[in-house]
Amino acid sequence: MTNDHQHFIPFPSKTETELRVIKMGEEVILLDFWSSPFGMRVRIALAEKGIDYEEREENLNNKSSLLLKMNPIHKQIPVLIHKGRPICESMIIVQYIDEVWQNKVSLMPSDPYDKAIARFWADYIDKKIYSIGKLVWVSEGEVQEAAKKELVECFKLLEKELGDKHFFGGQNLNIVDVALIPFYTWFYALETCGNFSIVEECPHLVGWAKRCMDKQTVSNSLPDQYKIYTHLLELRNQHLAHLKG
Ligand SMILES: N[C@@H](CCC(=O)N[C@@H](CS)C(=O)NCC(=O)O)C(=O)O
Repeated sequence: MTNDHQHFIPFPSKTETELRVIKMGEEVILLDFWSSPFGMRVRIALAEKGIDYEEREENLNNKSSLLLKMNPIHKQIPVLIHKGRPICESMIIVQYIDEVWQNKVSLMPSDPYDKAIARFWADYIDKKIYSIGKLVWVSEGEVQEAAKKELVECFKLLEKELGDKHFFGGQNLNIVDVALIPFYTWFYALETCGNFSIVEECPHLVGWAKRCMDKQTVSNSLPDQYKIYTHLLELRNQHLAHLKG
């Protein structure tokens, strides 16, 4: 056999093999559920960074053994599995993504004080918007009225923090935008169930949400508001039926 034959050996070149190994090592899997605002945060962060990943849709009524193994504490989605290792809790995942893939846009301000402020608002959103928003679409009467009032107060505070900026992160999205924008998919359900207009109460916040939706990384990561409305109505009916015993 002469050396020339080596050119015809049907195996990948060393470089291709190396690339394949790198690709396997970089394997990214997202355990997700389509309507989850927490899953949406991770989808947006991955899209902003341009990362290829495999999305695995969970059945939350019959969780996969992989989910139970990867998030044994909370048993919740989203879970990001990177190189075989799990990362749980949406905002922790978003910050992990930002730190690991630093070559693209940054979702976190570089200045330590600005970073602390961004974390403060992301945490505020985490503590308030899901629970108060859910009360608006799930409850009735006085409880719903109080929740509506509180939600509008939260949104107005966020509008104030946004100020004249394009996004919370300025010209680019930061973790505050990523934390909040998934709840835009709830707006139609909130307005219809709560019989109020968010755009009348908080026009600047709706303007911000539309600017976010102009970005494909956001709009491709979020489900349709009407589909969410139908889904939340189902959850609402299940909840009310459960209460009535
Ligand atoms: N704090 C968590 C919340 C995640 C969460 O609530 N996930 C829900 C779906 S929206 C879930 O997995 N629910 C199933 C369960 O709790 O059994 C995060 O930010 O990731």
